[in-house]
Amino acid sequence: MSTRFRAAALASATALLLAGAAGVAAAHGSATDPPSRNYGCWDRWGDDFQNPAMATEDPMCWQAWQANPNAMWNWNGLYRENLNGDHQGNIPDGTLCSGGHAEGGRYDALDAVGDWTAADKPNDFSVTVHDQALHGGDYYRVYITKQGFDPLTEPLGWGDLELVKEVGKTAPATNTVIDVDAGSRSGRHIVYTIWQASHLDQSYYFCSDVNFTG
Ligand SMILES: [Cu+2]
Repeated sequence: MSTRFRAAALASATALLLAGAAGVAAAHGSATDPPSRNYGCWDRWGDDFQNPAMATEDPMCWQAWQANPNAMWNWNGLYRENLNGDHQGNIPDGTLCSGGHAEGGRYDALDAVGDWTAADKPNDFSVTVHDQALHGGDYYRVYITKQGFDPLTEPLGWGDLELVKEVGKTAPATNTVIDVDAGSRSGRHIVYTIWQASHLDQSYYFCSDVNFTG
């Protein structure tokens, strides 16, 4: 590799690192466990996102990185503002994982249907929301898909979800942990978490893929 090429490669790698750091510095948040789709893709591949092995090892992340890497660099920025609590009215079926095309469609690849990498979870589990900017919460709502819904082949709609937990006013904390009971569900599901932040009318939407183990 020529010195000039190496310098150019280093410069572009540095630019990417800075882009990633800028996203984190903007500081909002996401579900980190079970990880939201884009947080998981960033966490698993952020330092190796051009590795072609991803196409077979983690194909849904691969298509997301190909569609728009900014969905991963800005894993903490999937929110809408001023919806006045009308999540369903502003987020059409099939677009729940992108928050209804949030940020001009930056996150649209998260709506793609397929075999996203899923976290194994017992049916009594918790959702951890990382709140980098200490917004706090007016409420958190955790939904899980109904038993029988197949996340590998069906787009996610509101009618596929059951509200399993609501938590009210929550003081700012770097990590908010919400205990959830998934009932008698088994196998693959999507956990859908809405975080209504307290500092503004700012609403976050997280799709986390899970595999319930009982
Ligand atoms: Cu924020």
